[in-house]
Amino acid sequence: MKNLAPAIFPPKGIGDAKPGNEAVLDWVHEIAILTEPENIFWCDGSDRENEFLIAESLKQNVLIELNQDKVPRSCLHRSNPNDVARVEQFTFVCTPTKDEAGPTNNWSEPRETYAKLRGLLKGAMRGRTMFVIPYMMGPPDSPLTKIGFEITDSKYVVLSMRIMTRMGEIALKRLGNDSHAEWNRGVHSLLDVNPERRFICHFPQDNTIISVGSGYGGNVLLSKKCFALRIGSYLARTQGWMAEHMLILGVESPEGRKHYVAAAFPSACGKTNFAMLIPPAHFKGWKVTTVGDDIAWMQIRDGGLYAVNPENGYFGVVPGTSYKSNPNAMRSIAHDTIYTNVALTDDGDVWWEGKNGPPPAHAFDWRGDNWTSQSKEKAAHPNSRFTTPMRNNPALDADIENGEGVPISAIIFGGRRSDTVPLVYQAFDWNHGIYLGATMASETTAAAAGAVGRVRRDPMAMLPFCGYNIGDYFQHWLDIGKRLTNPPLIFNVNWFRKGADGTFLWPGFGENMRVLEWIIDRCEGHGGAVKSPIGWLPSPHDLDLAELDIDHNAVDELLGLDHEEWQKEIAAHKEFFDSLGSVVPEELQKQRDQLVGRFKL
Ligand code: SAT
Ligand code: MN
Repeated sequence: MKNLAPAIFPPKGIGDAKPGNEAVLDWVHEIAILTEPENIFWCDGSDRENEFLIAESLKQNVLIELNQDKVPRSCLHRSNPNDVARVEQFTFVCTPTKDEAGPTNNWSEPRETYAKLRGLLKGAMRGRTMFVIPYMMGPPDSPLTKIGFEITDSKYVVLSMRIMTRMGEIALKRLGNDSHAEWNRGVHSLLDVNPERRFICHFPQDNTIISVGSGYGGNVLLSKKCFALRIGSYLARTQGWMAEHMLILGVESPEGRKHYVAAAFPSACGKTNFAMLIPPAHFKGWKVTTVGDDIAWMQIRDGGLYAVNPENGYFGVVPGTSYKSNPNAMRSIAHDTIYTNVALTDDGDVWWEGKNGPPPAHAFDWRGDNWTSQSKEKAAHPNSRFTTPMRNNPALDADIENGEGVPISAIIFGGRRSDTVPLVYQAFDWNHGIYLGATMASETTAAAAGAVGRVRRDPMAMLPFCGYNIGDYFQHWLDIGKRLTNPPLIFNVNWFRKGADGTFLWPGFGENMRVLEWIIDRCEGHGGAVKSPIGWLPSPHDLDLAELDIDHNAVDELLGLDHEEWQKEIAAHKEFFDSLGSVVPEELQKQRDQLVGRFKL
């Protein structure tokens, strides 16, 4: 087999940050005996280490150099063309019983799965370097913060984890030497990057993740979907907090009143854009700041919900990102960024569909093949990504390191729906809000392998990320609600509704501020709304649409309910709950009955 990750040999003082914790050392030892690496590299996350690893990666073609005048300190990585997105069909939750994984997860028996994975990992790192990455999820002084270790044979994973997490010394310090301390064990090997030997396996009871056969994104940056969401959601339930697939943003009015909202949209539905929103000129004096763009860990304090972003960077979709759609993202990725699967121009710059300016006449596409502006194929892969430190974001919230978290005024659910679902509406109460989340659906995107554009139910945008039985997850939301005396209000949004001619009715991007303002108004107890069968709907004059070029009919359509469409929608809710078997809590069945009843009034 061709060695896909040849070993590297660091000079003295690099790669020797061995932790003092005996439990970690024992585990690393055990994995090393199994995988037989050429050497072990103990990461400390320092600049010196990072520079060394980038230099080695350039030598080994793991990274491609970019024009340093155009994108300083940035590189391009090309993944194997068979390995460009999360693979949900090869993702497993390995709980002792199938029931615990529930109807929405692929389950496999833990003992058999460990045995199979051990077989695949046997000798897998021969001739390679085994990296040990200590990392911390969450701000240094938060009770929510957790420690993970990832063992990997991929330099790209090490470089990416340094951006995406608080890596190195800081994590070792927080963990300390207590051999009974809680920490996540993550093992990753590229193997031979073969889809037939690609498995992403979670063992929630053991706080363990094993991922083999992929080198891409959520499959291998184990801190992200694997730990912060799948294992995280399991820990959150047993420990009484919440791990959610949500962005967190701050919004401050010209008078200086500040709110935070958390929003759950499926992958590649605009969480990063919403989290970095720049209010249009009409909203002079309003400010939106980013706490997180993908994951929220939330705890109850004083009867309310407080959120931290466990991550340290953004792994965002590149195509479509421009100074028009997301200026803050463009500024963030202008330097110190790893690009994956975008196109490379002849002058060493990066390019993608939807970037500002005309396409280059010639470029190398995401596979490295010749591409011209006449080519039918896309130059950048639709799921091409940037990995960039959150500190690059000009709109970063000042409270990002606040260990108590930021108080959440509103939770927003949303997805891509061409029809049926209005631009925005508000749930009647917490439990009704859970129903909105539990029944949300979205047209699928390139973020996961498989068909694109198919409507699928994606409860709370957690369908691929809930690490235990979805019925118990719904119940956990209900139980959290019982402990909240000051719960966030819950909303649903849909930026993607289309008119009869198939074009989007709503301009989206910065103009979403108009919807956000209504949400904030509702949280403050003003802001008009009409009662509808599905929840509180703004009437056209409840939204500030001044200086927006949109016609009245479009607004009516955006805020309208088509009863026929909703009969189909409710039938789809029922079908979805039925497909889950008997796990859906009574309360949510009751919510559906009430919804049906309200349509009959
Ligand atoms: O590849 S990731 O899972 O990290 C990105 C996503 O699907 O949101
Ligand atoms: Mn995501």
